[in-house]
Amino acid sequence: PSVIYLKDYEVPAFRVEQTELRFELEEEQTLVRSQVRYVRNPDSANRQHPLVLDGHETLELQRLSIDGEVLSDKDYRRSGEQLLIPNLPDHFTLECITRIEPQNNTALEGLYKSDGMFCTQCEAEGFRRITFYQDRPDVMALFETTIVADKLRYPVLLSNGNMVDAGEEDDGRHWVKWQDPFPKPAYLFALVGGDLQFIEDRYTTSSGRHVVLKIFAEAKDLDKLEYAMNSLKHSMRWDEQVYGREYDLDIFMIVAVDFFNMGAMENKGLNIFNTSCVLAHPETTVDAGFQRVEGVVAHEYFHNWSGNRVTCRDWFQLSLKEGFTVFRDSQFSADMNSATVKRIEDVTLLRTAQFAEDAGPMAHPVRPASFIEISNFYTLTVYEKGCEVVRMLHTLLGAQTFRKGSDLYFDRHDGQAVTTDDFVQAMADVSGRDMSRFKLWYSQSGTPQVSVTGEYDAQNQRYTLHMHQRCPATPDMATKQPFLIPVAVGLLDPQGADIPLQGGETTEVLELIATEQSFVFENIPVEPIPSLLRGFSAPVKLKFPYSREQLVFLMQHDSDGFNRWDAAQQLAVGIMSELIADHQQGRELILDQALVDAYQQVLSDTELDKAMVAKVLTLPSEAYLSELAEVIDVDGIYRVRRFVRDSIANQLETLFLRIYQDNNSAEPYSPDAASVARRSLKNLALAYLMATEKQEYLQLALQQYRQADNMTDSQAALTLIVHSGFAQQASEVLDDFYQRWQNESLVVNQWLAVQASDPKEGALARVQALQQHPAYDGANPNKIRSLISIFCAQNMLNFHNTDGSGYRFLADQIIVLNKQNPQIASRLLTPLTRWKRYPQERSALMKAELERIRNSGDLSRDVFEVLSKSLV
Ligand code: B3K
Ligand code: ZN
Repeated sequence: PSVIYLKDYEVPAFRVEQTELRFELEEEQTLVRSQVRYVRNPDSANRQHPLVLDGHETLELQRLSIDGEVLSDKDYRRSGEQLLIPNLPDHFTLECITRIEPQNNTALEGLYKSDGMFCTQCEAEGFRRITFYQDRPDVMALFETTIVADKLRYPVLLSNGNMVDAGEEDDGRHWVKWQDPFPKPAYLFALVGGDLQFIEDRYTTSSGRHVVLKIFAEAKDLDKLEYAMNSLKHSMRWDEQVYGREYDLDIFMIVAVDFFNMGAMENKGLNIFNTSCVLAHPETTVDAGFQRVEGVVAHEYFHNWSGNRVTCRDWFQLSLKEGFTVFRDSQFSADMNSATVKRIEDVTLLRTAQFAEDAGPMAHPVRPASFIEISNFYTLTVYEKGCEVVRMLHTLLGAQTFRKGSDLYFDRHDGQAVTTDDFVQAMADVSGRDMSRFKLWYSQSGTPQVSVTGEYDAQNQRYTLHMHQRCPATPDMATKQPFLIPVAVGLLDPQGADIPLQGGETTEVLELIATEQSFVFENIPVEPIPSLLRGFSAPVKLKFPYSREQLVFLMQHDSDGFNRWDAAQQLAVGIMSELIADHQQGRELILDQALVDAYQQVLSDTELDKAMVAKVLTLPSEAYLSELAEVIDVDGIYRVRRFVRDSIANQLETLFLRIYQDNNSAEPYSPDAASVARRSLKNLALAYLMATEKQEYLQLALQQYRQADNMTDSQAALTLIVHSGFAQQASEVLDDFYQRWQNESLVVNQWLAVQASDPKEGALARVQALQQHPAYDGANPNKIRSLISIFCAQNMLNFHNTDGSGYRFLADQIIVLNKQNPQIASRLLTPLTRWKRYPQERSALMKAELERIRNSGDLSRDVFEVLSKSLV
């Protein structure tokens, strides 16, 4: 497989004016006829260039003609994934008929079947599995799509844009024609054909356009669509209010499908969603699921502007649409729920998973410079770090100027395929700022580290912060220039109040641009305690030599909610790191009372938001502790986390019981922020109570399991019981749960996940047995994720069993999936790619499995790329 470089970008030799598609959907085959009007591109360097079309090896070419004249195989050349046609006029229509077999498409890219219905996924390069085309985002065209299919089996036939015509044929088949008035790249094309039901609503945009909203699903799921519909309407209103962006078609559709590689897809006017990101019902969906639906519906809707109206020039620019859109959906979710809690969740994900990516073999910049397989770059770096980069622009420019910048960007580039440079340029133009140093965030990989010290000069009432930044080498890039790092800072006086800074503000955004830099604050009457990187103002690892007392102080007093939480995290991380060292040395584990006291304080503070309390009292995860460790001590991390949890549970038992009772309300379920907060605190309390291993709390959990009227409470109880040492009750509730929910596929996924993450011995055998269970389907990505990914990512002790069985198991799965679904196979590889972070014994076992996969032969590009980068 060859490497593709950003620096080699060239404009396409031909533009497309119009793309007409006709699909004949059948059981054994699908025939696709495309008629495409091409015009030679005056911008292209060489006028003699042939037309280069992309086409997957699975395409069976049946006919190719130019302006009605059939081409013979001497008139074109098919090599690898490309079809080259030389000697072309400046204008012509190319007709192409291909035969494909969606029913056998297990990669779930291009046109495939999910549970008997036809659907598509074309981003990034799936359209080439449908027909020969310039499958690149800078080729934008007007699409007209006709779909023909059996009327009984496929009564619903959908594509992008507006439905303009329909009819019946005499053989029981019918057809529908769709027209999309907006030019778009092929990756935004979509088609759906199936036996679907829908709910319908209406929305009027701020300028008075009437839009029909439809959400389609299988009949059995029709009762789970209302929440997504409301989220959609909220998103549409929010984007008008916050970004001045209106919807632009007369209809907006969402379709729920069960087999999907990702969360969802923003196809123009026809979003296709993984059922897990659109179906929601109190009885079957947990609180986090509701919030995910809200967030993903918003994300895909927001893409209509940030992605569709203005799209990417090439796939290196992926973060142009993804980073920006994640930023937009995070602002939306913050507005709809608790902003601080949303920030804590986003930063937790970034710090555990994105930082780990930066520290692993696949490290890459937000705008990668090269790739072998673009599907491998739908990463936390492109999405989540990309979002942080946009957030930093927002912080540096302020909300108003940022909005001017986004307006300029949308106006200037509407209908174009552009770059991240164009985005930053719009921000530079409205602010009058030079953004060249800032742009290093797009081109340099790695997580910058910032060390800070403070110095107080009492005589001159002056406080100075000394900062130093460095960014460790990554496999793709040895040295880095200093970044522009916005560090939001506040100074607390000994009573915990913010000391007014210049201009009376209590938070100032310092701009660290050099390797070493000092910032002076004048008129500081007492030695302050600094609150640094407020709201996590930059995606960096910041260190300040806080004492434990100072961290407790910040937990109690910082006016920045995020930093209060972060102080608690830092306190816990510091204590746990020491305990891990104690464990390694065989010393007795003794928990610093400071942590227990601090937690007790937080629990007793009735002023605090309940969701915040639950977040503060959640110990740093095993994944986060692993990311922070130099060498990952699996057993040490696991044992210490248990020890700390159990100690806190035993010491604060009465308090947890009171919290549980106070928050165990009998009100009917609602997914609003306050109710979610209450349940999260209650279930956190139950988790600590269960850690005491007392019978009475098992009874409490069982009671909650039986009486819950919602999935959040019943699943929380289920998980605690299954993961506890009460074996008999565990197996009873598991059976009961399955009996009750076996027909709800998404709930069954939760049932699989609970077992996959059960830390007790023998987990691998249980996972393997579940693979044979009728509830499991090895072709469905959601099932694979629930069972296999969860086992590898959330069952630390068992996956990393020193007999190597966990690694061997994962490698076996990857070898099978490599052929069946390369995207999923490649994603599944992630835990093994981190082999260098583990001590010798485990590391060698992991590496050996990577080598075994490499030697298994016939690797997909996806798996090949990750393997080859991991094994250097
Ligand atoms: N744009 C899609 C990503 C699809 C990628 C498939 N390999 C989802 C999203 O970010 O909205
Ligand atoms: Zn997206």
